[in-house]
Amino acid sequence: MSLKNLIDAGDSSESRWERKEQLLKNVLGLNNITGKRRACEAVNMFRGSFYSYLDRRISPKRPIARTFRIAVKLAILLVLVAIGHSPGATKPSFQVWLADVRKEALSIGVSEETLNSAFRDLRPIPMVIERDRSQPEFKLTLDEYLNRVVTERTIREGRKKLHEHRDLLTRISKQYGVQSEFVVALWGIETRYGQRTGSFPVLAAVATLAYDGRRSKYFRREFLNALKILDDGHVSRENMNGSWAGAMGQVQFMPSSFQSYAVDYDGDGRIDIWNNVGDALASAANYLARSGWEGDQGWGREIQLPMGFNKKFINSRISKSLSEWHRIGVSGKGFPQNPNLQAFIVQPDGEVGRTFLTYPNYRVILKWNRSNFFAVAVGTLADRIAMP
Ligand SMILES: [Ca+2]
Repeated sequence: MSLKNLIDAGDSSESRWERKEQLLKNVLGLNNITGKRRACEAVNMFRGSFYSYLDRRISPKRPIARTFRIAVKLAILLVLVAIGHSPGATKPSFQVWLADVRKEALSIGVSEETLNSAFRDLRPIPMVIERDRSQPEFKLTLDEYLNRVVTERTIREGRKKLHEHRDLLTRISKQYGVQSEFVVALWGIETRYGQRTGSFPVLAAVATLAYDGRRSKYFRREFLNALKILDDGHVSRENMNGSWAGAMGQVQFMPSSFQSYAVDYDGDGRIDIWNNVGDALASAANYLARSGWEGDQGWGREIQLPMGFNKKFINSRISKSLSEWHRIGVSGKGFPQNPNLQAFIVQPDGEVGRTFLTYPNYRVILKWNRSNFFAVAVGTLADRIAMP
């Protein structure tokens, strides 16, 4: 199909145009990243021309200068496409790609036997790509997000879990220096205390994302880590389930986090973050401890800023002690308790929303998940669970 036919074939609706962009890319066979990027740039430029082309078709006047400009843009498109297109860079088939991963897996010590069983009938999952491509249509505010994840019900369930697993949590808390309520809050936010751990087969999910190309380097490493976990016998391929992006078990560890932080708390020789609550919660506590958690400190608190407060301190890397913030006029409930604690000022919604003073532990939560909404939710839920 020629480019001219492609242009003439469609109407102006967005979805048809999206499909046409895809078709254009497929027809031109641009699979290497540079080629794809250039094609996208070209297609974006060309999209404007397409709309003006349509305008012109429905308008009685057809200025020649416009047609000329469109012709020039089309010529530029063809040049860009020609530069980006390299015939040798066609994407290998999934099986060819797997054979390459196999070599690398063998080189890091994964056994032939594990690879044979792991790769049997392994194929990409289209829904994983769909999830990866779909962007939320609107952004929630912090309060909307908190209303979804820190509800009276999740607080009540959290207190129940704290009570139910009190001995285990006390031991874990002592061993790792992390307060029980934070371990329980992470468990609650991540999987609703183990109830929503995800039902995607992790091996196929991370293989899909590794093969896909958008974040292939990161997910190839996760895929290799997942193979190593299987090879070490912690879980069977059938039971290795998780989110569409490969986060596994009750505390949603990526395979690389599993390798770095997961622990066999009950000492049965297997790290089972899927079914064993002790292994899962000790792994979460170990993650926090190794990331710099301070067991005698909280996460932060909501505050009010004084009139005329210097905005350069908001969402910045500047920290001050609580007593200094107090002196500047920052105020809040029961504030300050530990005058020497260093704290940052965070406004998760930007200037319109609520303001928090955040302590070093808040930064540890951000290492787990780089989202201020997530960190405030974990902190808020922990506070609510701990204070009946
Ligand atoms: Ca175990």
